[in-house]
Amino acid sequence: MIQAIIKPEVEFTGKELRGAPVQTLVRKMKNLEGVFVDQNAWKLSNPEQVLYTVESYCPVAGGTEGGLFFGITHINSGDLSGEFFMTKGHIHEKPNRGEYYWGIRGDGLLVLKPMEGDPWVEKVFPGSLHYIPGYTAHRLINTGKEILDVGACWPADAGHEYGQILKDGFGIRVFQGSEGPRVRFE
Ligand code: S6P
Ligand code: ZN
Repeated sequence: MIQAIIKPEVEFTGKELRGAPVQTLVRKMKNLEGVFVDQNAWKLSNPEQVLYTVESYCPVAGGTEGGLFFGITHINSGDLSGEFFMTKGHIHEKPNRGEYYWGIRGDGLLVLKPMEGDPWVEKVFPGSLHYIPGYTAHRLINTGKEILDVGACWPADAGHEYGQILKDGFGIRVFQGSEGPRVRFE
C-alpha cells in the first residue's frame, strides 16, 4: 500500500525545532574573540559562558544549489562592558545569496552592512520580518531582558564567511544606555 501522508521529520513548535535531523551549535564567550569592543573584558570573562545557540535543519547537503536551510537562533540576554550579547555576524560565502529572518520572542536589533555602502539597523520583535539582501553582512543583537529567538531561512549553497567582517567591523555597535539601547556609529 502506498503511504500518501507522512509525518514531517522536524517540528517547529513556534519557539524551537524538534526532531532527529536538528543540529545544535553552541557559541560560547571563548568562540567570540574580536567581536566585542572591550577585548580586555573579553579576556577576563568566563570562556564557557553560552551566548547563543543555533538550531538548524539542513535537509540537503551544504552547497546544494536550489536547496534551503532553516534555523532558529536563541541569544541570551546580557552584555560585556555594556555591549549587548550578539552573534559573530557574517556575510555569505556566495555573497549574492539573500536570507529571511523573523522575530519570534524578545527584543533585539539586526545590523546589516552592505559590502559597498553604509550599515543600517532594523528592530527585531515577535512578528518582525527581515529580508537580508545579497552582498550584505548580518548580525543579531539581543537588547532585551529575556532571550531573543529569531527564525532564519537561507540557501543551502550560501555558506558563511566570518573573517572579513570581523576585520572591517559593522560600523555600528550597540550598548546598554540609561534610556534603552544606545547605537554608536564607528
Ligand atoms: C545563517 C543564518 C543564521 C546564523 C546564526 C548565528 O545564514 O544567518 O543561522 O548563522 O544567527 O550567527 P553567526 O553570525 O554566528 O553565524
Ligand atoms: Zn546568514
